[in-house]
Amino acid sequence: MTDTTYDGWTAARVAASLLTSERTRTARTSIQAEWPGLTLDIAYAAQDIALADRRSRGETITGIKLGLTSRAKQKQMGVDEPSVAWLTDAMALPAGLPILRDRLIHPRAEPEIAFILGRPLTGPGVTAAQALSAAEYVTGAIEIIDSRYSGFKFTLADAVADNNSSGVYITGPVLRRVDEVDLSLEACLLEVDGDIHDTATGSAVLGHPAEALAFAANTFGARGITLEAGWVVLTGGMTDAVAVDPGSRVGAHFTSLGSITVAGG
Ligand code: OOG
Ligand code: MG
Repeated sequence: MTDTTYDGWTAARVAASLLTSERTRTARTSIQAEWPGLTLDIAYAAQDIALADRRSRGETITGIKLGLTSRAKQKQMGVDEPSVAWLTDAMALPAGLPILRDRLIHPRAEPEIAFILGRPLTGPGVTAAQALSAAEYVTGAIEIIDSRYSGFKFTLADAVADNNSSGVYITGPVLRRVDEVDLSLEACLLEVDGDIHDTATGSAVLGHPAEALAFAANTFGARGITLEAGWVVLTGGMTDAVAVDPGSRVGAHFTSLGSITVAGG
């Protein structure tokens, strides 16, 4: 028995189990509780195996997302380290459409600041300043996360293996060049059916969203992956995430990046 095959578990089996949960909309319990040998490296390998599966079904990479970059998110999930995951075209939801409830288990919405890369970015060793200069545009976003674990109960490695609870994402109506906006001061108000849930500024995201972009470049870089020009980078929930109930509407209102509203379907 080795680390990688404890109780029959392998990165491929982790990926298959989570993809089955996703396809059948059936939440499961923590894999790491069953397999303490699930390391972060194995979890990222499972993430890449799941990506290969998505691509074999015709999906294309649109970018990447960060997880758990704000204290609000870290406190909500009980995990205190950021991580990265993949975005594909199947996860992009055009603005104005209700969320794809028939594809999701227990959707939650979170407001994010997103970059569009103008140049490729390759870590390790990328600083926030270098990261910012590779980003061409910034926009607001709502990410609808959907963990494959019941009650969103997971460890860091569990969440990484689960592509950081990827569900769907909606980017905002306003694109600004990165040098036009002070992203640490860019504020967002998250509202559910007119009730304010929370507010935060970009400084909630690792001090500045460019720090999150640098973290992503360096984390992918350690795996030999370059962030490509044109990719969207979701820098992580600025506030904690709110459940999106059927019939409800969630709005993210940014100071200079406009508003995005999503209906619960
Ligand atoms: C993990 C995904 C985190 C974010 O923006 O922090 C994430 C989760 O909270 O389920 O997408
Ligand atoms: Mg997110």
